[in-house]
Amino acid sequence: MADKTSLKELCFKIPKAELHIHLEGTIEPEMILKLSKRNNIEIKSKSIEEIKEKYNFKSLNDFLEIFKEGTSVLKTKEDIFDISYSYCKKCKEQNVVYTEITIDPTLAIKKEIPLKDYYEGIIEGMEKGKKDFGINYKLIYCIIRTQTEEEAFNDFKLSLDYKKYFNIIGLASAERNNPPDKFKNLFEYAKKEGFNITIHAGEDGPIDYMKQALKYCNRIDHGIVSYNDIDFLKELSDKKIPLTLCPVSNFKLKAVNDLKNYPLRNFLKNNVLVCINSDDPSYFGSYCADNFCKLVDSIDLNKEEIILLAENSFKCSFLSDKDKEIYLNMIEEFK
Ligand code: ES4
Ligand code: ZN
Repeated sequence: MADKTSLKELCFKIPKAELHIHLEGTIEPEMILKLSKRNNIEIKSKSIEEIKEKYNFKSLNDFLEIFKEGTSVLKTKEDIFDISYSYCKKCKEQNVVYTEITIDPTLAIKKEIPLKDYYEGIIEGMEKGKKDFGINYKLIYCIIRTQTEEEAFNDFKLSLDYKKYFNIIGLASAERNNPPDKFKNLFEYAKKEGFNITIHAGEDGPIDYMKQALKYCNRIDHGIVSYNDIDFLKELSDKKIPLTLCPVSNFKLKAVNDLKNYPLRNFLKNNVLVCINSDDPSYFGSYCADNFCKLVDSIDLNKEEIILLAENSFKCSFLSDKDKEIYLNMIEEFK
């Protein structure tokens, strides 16, 4: 039997896709300080230690409040370039070879970062990441669910000038009391326009929000609350709806009480296509491979499961079948 050290090496070495990652959730404390100085934006925390002291979250909503200090220092195209390129460096370290990265143009609008700068900063950062580190990517335009549908629709329309940059729509932010149905018209429009749709549901909200999500989307982000609903898991499996799980995020935001109880195998046993992701890695202290490693420690994730989850990460993606095959072939040598 392989020991934990060699299993963790495999977690790092095996090529993976990361499909649930918020760009603004990758900004490291060092970068927050650097940009705060560069842009002359004062923040309450004066050191890396002070920033990190706040990273003790009570809930998703508590996290979203603290997250604001980090985003408050973003101002220019160069900032957006820097965080995008830095994330690519992390991908290289973690052997994430393909990523579907969730971006927040609503935040850019709110902060008066011109959308052109926001999109071009991301694209230039990711293209340099592709050139230097071989990281491929797609962007997910994120609808912010605390907005009204009308506000969200207006913001979305502004991004249609940049639609060549994204073909996936997401839904995130404070889940409770902001169910998917609130954005029915927007999702129906996006679907008609041919966008893929992925929805955060069942992280902090009830399983009913996942049921609503299924009316619109072809993937669900989180979905952790459904772990013991056998009938619903069968529906997810039959409809081939993937879940992008984020174990460390779920632990840090108290969606699960202990990683030792992480219900990964409930999903696997019921044939639900799941993959492992980091969500907001700089805030939760774990990038993609780190999440795999934490499962080795907590639930004794084994070699076969690591390989299966790496394969699933590509199967859960919005890549073409042909591209999925190319990545899946890269995993063969690890079997
Ligand atoms: C989120 Cl809008 C947003 N950004 C980062 N992390 C999140 N988790 C849920 N919504
Ligand atoms: Zn998320």
